Amino acid sequence: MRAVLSIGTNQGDREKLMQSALDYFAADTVASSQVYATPPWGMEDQPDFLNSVIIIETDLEPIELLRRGQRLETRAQRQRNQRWGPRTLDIDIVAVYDEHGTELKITDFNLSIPHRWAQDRAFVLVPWLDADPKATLYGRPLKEYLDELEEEEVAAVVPHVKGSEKH
Ligand code: PH2
Ligand code: MG
Ligand code: MG
Repeated sequence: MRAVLSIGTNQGDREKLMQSALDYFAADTVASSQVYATPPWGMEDQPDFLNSVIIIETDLEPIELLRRGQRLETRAQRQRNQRWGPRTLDIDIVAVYDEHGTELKITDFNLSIPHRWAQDRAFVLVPWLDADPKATLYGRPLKEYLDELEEEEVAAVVPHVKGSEKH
């Protein structure tokens, strides 16, 4: 199975947390985006995020992949208290494809794929397109979803300059 993962962080040592997640999946990663600095989406009164998208090849079932991600989030001392609120680490499964490249749909009690908001989020679409310029979602090229978003929202997703963290 091929899986598209969105990684986000806006608390703590964001660069280090981002790198730890990228390292964790490195052996399975077939493509990855740059790391982007992105304004908070959904709940605006919180620090900016670092976001990236990676594409992995894995034999894990989606639910097991979800658990692995959650284990990393727990290790990053993530607190779950606010929808769309600040977090040290967030690993979301955006989409999954079978060995024929067919997009899979999963609607489970605690896992919904494709990710409910993927097509509305520049912080997912921009890195995803970077990692895989040919990517599609619900059979449509990502570019079409990006064209439907506010230009400013898309333009605000910019490559992160490493080492620019202010501490
Ligand atoms: N994640 C959220 C809510 N808002 N905004 C940005 N820019 N990046 C995120 O990863 C993010 C968000 C919920 O998971
Ligand atoms: Mg999320
Ligand atoms: Mg999440």
